Amino acid sequence: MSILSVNNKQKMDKKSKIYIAGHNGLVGSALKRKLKESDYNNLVFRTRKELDLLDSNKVSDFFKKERPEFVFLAAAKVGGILANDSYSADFIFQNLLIQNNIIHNSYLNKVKKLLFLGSSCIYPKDCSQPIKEEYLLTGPLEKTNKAYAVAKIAGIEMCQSYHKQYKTNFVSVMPTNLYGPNDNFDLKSSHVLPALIRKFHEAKINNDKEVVIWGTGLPRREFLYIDDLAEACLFLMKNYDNSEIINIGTGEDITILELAKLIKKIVGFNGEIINDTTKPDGTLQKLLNVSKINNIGWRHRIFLEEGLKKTYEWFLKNYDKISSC
Ligand code: GFB
Repeated sequence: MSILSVNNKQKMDKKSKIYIAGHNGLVGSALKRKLKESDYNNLVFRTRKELDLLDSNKVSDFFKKERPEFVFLAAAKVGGILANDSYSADFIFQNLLIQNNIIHNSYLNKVKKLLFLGSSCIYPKDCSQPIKEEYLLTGPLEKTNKAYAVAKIAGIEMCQSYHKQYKTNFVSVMPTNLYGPNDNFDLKSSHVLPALIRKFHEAKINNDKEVVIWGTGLPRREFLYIDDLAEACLFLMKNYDNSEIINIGTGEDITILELAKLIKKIVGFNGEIINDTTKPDGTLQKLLNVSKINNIGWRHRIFLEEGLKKTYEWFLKNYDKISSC
């Protein structure tokens, strides 16, 4: 049903005009770095100020004017467990609008291929682990991020429907929890990994006795360094022409408490770790089955400890900016 036969003219090459939606975010900035490093220099971006992706007319004008051939759809409203839970209306509204605008205008303007970034939270809360692509829509979602997950599922369905009806080559990829340079380190809205880097660092410089982590520390998460994700996206843009979703991850997970202990060691904090169980745990385990992407030739290269060290280095270099926000 879903494999497309793609001729060479439809394939991305070094001269192709490529639009990265969301180029200043965690994912988009890594994609931009990776594409530039790989000599793809015909890149198009717009800052949020220059192009409001929530504005259908402006997105339509942008596509008509720029006519990109390839699109990486990395723009999204994202956040950690508390932000998702507290601002679910914003998460569903903004994500639906952004992806509707970009996917529909990509179709209207004959984009050769679009890569839509989903998330591992699209899978049912209690599905068996590691999570295979086929488990999508087989059970209820985790409630803390249901609004975001439903928006991402709508994006997948949209890519598949446009493929079915209009024969577009729109591919949906499902990354696991991501981290690295340019992440959001704001303690209220960030994901766990950048939050813990900041908490342990600030506790160390303030000589605090303890660091508080949310929830029981028992949930398990899989973490993928952002440069690996960027490499996987480029690999799939070149090698995967299929509207069936595909997971991107490491296939390895750890508990939040183990993560906290690892970050504590890397940062060099000597105090205690305390749990705040008034905060939600979310899904108990979220580990992707990555056989599909491994079997077509991609595997992650940066292991967690190395990725954490690189991220902490970046954090230290950018701490003045981070702490002033
Ligand atoms: O990364 P995180 O916010 O999101 O939280 P999810 C993962 C786990 O870490 C939860 C715990 O069990 C949190 O309670 N945790 C411990 C903390 N300390 C902290 C802390 O200081 N900050 C944060 N943020 N968490 C998100 C979804 O789920 O994952 C999104 O809400 C998206 O929709 C994203 O899919 C990848 O992994 O639970």
